[in-house]
Amino acid sequence: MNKIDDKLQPILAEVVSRNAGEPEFHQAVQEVLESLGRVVAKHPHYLEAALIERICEPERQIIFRIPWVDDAGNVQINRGFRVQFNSALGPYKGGLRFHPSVNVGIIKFLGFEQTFKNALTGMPIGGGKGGSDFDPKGRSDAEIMRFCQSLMTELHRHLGEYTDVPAGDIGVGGREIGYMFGQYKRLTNRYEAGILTGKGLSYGGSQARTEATGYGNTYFVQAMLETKGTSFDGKRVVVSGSGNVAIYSIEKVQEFGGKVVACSDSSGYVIDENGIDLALLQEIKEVRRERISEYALRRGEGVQFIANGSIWDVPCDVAMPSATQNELSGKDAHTLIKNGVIAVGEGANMPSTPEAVRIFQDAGVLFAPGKAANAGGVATSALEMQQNASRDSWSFDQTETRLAAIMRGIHDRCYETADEYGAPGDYVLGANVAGFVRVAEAMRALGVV
Ligand code: NDP
Ligand code: 2IT
Repeated sequence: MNKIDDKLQPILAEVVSRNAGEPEFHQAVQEVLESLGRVVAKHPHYLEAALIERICEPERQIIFRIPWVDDAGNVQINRGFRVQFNSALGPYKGGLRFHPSVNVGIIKFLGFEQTFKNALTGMPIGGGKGGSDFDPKGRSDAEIMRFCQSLMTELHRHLGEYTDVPAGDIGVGGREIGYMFGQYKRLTNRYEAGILTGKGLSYGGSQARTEATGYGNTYFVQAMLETKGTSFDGKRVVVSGSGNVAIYSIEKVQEFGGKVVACSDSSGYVIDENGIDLALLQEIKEVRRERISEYALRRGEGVQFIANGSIWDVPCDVAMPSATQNELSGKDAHTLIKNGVIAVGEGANMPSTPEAVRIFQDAGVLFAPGKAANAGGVATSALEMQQNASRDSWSFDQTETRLAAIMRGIHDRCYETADEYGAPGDYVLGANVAGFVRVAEAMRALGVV
């Protein structure tokens, strides 16, 4: 199982040799190619015109200097990236990540994943990703603003409603999008709402975009649980991370009757057997921007903060990794299975290592890969673009109803595609194949470009 077809092996070898030192990109490509053996066996025409080779090569990669002045008056230099991966289905679309670990390989893996994710949504959006190795931790509001303005001073010439439309990701939320939009508007003297998504509600944002990724992952997992005749009701859930995706996953799981007993940040995790107090978590993370240890201090007795170790040691029925890539190892997967996990929904991009994915699938755990399960964020970004284009704004309920229907559609498409290709219940194969076929069909129609 999971062996790459002989015809596809040289494509992976080429990707690895041309993109040296980019292990996350290799990992993402390998996973997709592992799924494509069954596709090219059935439809050998996808091997023509170097289509798969072209899908693995970004259309354009932009790397730039971001100089800015910190509060002490020192000049700081960061590196900015925008990888415009694939525009067969629409303008490049995908988030910007600010994190010290960002490099071109990380952005490429994210842009590659984004291409298939966006295809799965059924919306007219291509794939892209960007960001910077800037570390926002400990930076003042004024520093964040100057950094965002400097980044946009370069990035603005590459954006456009019909060209490339960034949004948020790790380290980039409403505050950063606002500063970037302000600078774009100033530089161009144009109020082009459609050049960024994840905007605030006061200047062209969409209702439910903030909540969409976490809500969407929860809808997806709920749909998987339904295939086994069960639901979130009464389930014990662990959500890693405590940022945008984690917070709104916790909210929706609680609404569906599940109990989230643990969440984390990069400094450790908290266990709260009474269920995470969402209002307190939001106050600490969204308003005060403090560490997760503060949650344990404020919540008081019975709540533990654990500085070292793995959040996946906490027993649960459902695991929702929502922090970062490769945060859940093969060892963690074994521990979760031993403790009775029945479903995993990836809120983050590629949070489970390939070994962990294999272990879950071999054990019959329902496993939702990120490119399907976390697609609700970008799908709602596409709804934001729709509202901007029609100079309209929809209600929260209307937007969430659309999101729920989109997630149901993605779930069913993955499920049915897995069946069709002889791998029932394999959502990884279903997502990779369904996403690939949609992009590949458009690329074939557009010729060699
Ligand atoms: P946030 O910046 O809001 O939160 C990120 C969370 O993950 C924080 O708790 C952070 O802890 C933790 N984290 C980040 N990097 C690491 C690391 N290297 N090790 C341990 N913990 C880490 O980001 P989001 O919630 O937006 O993103 C989380 C994941 O979801 C990412 O993989 C992102 O690509 C993915 N995603 C996001 C979407 C969105 O709409 N925002 C859409 C689809 C996927 P700390 O604060 O200590 O760094
Ligand atoms: O990984 C992702 O899908 C995102 N960070 C959201 C992208 C978007 O354009 O909304």
